[in-house]
Amino acid sequence: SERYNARDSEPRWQRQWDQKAIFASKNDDPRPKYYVLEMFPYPSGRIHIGHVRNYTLGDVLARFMRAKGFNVLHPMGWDAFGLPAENAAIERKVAPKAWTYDNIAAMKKQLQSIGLSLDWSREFATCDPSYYKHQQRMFLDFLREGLAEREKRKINWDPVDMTVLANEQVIDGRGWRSGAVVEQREMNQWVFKITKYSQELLDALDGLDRWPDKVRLMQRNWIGRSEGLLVRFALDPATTPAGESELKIFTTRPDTLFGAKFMAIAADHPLAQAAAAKNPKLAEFIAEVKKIGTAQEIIDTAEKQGFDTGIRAVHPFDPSWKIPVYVANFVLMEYGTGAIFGCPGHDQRDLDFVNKYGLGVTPVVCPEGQDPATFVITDTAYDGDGRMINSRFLDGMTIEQAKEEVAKRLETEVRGNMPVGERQVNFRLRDWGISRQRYWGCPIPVIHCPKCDVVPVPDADLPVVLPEDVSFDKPGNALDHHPSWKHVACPNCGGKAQRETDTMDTFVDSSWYFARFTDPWNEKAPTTPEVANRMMPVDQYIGGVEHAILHLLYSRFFTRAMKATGHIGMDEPFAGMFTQGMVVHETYQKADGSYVTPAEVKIETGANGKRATLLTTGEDIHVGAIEKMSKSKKNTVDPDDIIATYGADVARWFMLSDSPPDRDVIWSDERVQGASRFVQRLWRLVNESADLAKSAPAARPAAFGPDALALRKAAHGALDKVSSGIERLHFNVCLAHIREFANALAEVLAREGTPAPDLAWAVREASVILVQLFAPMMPHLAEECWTVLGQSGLISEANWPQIERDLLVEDTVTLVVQVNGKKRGDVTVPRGAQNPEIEAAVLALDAVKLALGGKPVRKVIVVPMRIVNVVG
Ligand code: ANZ
Ligand code: ZN
Repeated sequence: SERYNARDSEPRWQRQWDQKAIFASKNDDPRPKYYVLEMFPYPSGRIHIGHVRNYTLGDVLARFMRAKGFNVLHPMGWDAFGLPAENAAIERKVAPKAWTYDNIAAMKKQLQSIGLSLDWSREFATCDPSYYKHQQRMFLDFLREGLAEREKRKINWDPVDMTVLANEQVIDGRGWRSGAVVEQREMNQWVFKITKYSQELLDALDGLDRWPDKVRLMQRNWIGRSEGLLVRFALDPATTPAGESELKIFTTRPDTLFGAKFMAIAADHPLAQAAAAKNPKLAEFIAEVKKIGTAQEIIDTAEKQGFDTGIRAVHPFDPSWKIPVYVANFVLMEYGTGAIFGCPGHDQRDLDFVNKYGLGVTPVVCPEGQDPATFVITDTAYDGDGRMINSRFLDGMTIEQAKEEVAKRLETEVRGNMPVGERQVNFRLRDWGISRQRYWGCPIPVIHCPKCDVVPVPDADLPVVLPEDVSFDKPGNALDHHPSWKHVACPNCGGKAQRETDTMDTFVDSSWYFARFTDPWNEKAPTTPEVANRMMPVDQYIGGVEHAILHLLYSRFFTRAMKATGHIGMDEPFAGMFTQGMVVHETYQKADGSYVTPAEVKIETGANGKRATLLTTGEDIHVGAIEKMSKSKKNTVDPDDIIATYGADVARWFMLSDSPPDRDVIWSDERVQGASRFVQRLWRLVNESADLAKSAPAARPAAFGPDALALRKAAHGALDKVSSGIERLHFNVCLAHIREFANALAEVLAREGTPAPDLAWAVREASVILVQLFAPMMPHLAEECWTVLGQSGLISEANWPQIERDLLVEDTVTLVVQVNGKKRGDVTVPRGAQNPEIEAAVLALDAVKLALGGKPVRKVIVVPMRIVNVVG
């Protein structure tokens, strides 16, 4: 037969699927639903190879579940707001909207060329007013519900991009895109009150048992719950600025109070401000500290610095004990109370600090088995378990007992009508600042009126549509610069007012798109709750681990907020989560260090290993590390090229074959070629099977001979393993089983002579099963083979084959053989063999004869299916 021609076949089948709309799922479909979702792409302009992997993984599952009889929802859309569109507008003078929709059109074509079983009837882009209108409506719902608020916030300001950055967008103190040194500013910001759900978001992680443990752990750490004690330290009046009398701290280690050597407060703590008023040196230090930013990693890596305010705090258990109060660069105003006591013995950061400022160390926890008299701490703090020492009434207690004792005493001690100590639970999680000073985002639908303050845009006036006649001549927010857009009449008093010109963080857009997909046609509301409640949650969500924290957490918050405002009836949006690995590739560098693309390099593998040269000049090329594909390293491959050369099925098969889907896969041309050869091999195999099966009887034979039975067992065994493998997303394992089964079929076909009718029938059955098994992975080839096998309809609409469980039972059993209770080997006998037959086989074993040493056999005990014990 002729070679399989993917270039001809693939578009043909894609058209057929499209014309018959077979992947469109209907909301009134009575079958059980299955919702497969891959993280939707940002329309950057081109699909990259990581997308191909992501969408192929989801597609295999979607096609499989469809064949299993589920009403599969597998939609696709576009995460379409964001900075790059504005950058394109600035650099290339194209309107963000035009740029975005052009990219969407181009990328949609690319996605379609991969042959994904997507329901395009539900497609939307988050920049469509018909989408963000509902987002604005929900913002107003959240505002009414107290889930959105306006708040003065210290923010990271990127002076080049002229925008607020999230902490995660600040890398080493610089803006992630501009590279500019980030400044701290106080600004009015809109926030979503995600912290209202801190405890719930944490607790519910336990129930997400189809999420990777590492993702749940990352979320847990991000939420960062800690139990501790608030302690009000009195301040020594002689050293304290007027109006200040106490310092409130939060500690998780109240047990270490007798090891306190200093207090430290944040640069923007009110007490620091008060002390700086009379101390210019301190004011200077504070200004310096404020420059470094709020991002955790900067604070963690910056050198620890402090400045003695001259203020002295009084130890809560000893009025004569005075402790110096420092302003320190490692204390965050946003966490706890913005103030701490430092215990150098048991906290490394505090130890580094006292060593720098000569404040001394007193250990207060002594490890078990260590003599307290000789236990000293110099450079390494001890944060392990032990018994309290140097701690007066706490001495001898465990850490837990001491924590409890301190809490009890300070809770009952009263100063100025208030207890000195109070137990508290703190979370690291902060409210979600959603204001962005950017044009290409969802407008925040409020109006600022000088008389009425913040006025929500009335429902009838939604959506607040972005103007299209904007200019990017000036840096900053184009919405702000627009001559007329922001000027409106106050909906309340009719006076002159201004629209909010902040737009929403694009993470908002992606926090509910999965719910919108359940009924994207509803013009009146974000969701149709009955439909959303039927189709949600997403049964399997698939995406990159880079979204393991923020996107998933925001989506979990949003779903709860939508529940609170009546848009959905559940808390958790994603029942199953899967994080895929990356596609990685070798890097190639010239002698000067510059990178070149794989296409420019010739690789030869000779006796001395691998040698790479530049195709154009023949100069030597250094083969570098295997790294994530990226433009800067030039180690990318273009999906379009791969599909044009090999076809989508080959690209899909390669993506699935090499590594488990959650691990990185190394792109390799040789292996892609291997996948391509395998496609041709399957094609030949199916054609030969079809020829041979012509002689098969139409009706199933009443009995099967050993050859036919063996083939049938291989077929149903593969069917069983591939089915359960797909359910667990162990795709690489499935592919190995398919290969093995294909070999078994090929072996039968290679035999000489005309096969008996029962074998011919088994070949037909096997070839049909084979094609169905690889159909989720290589759907185009499968359709073509389906026709060759004379099957009716599309394989994409066919039911998954029925497993005949009888065929899965092994023919033989292996039993452990013991002589006088000691293992001497094993024996394999036909399943169902009777005891005399087993005994005979066992006694014939050399190992048994040897162990018996000629002694007579007294008894043979057979434990069915497991052990045979020979007693001599
Ligand atoms: C005294 C102490 C002694 C502490 C000791 C630790 C070890 P988590 O678990 O993250 O809640 N802390 C409190 N507020 C802070 C702030 N705003 N900026 C920087 N550090 C702050 O950590 C709580 C601990 O972090 C607290 O317990 C406090 O230091 C510090 F041997 O108090 B600890
Ligand atoms: Zn007004």
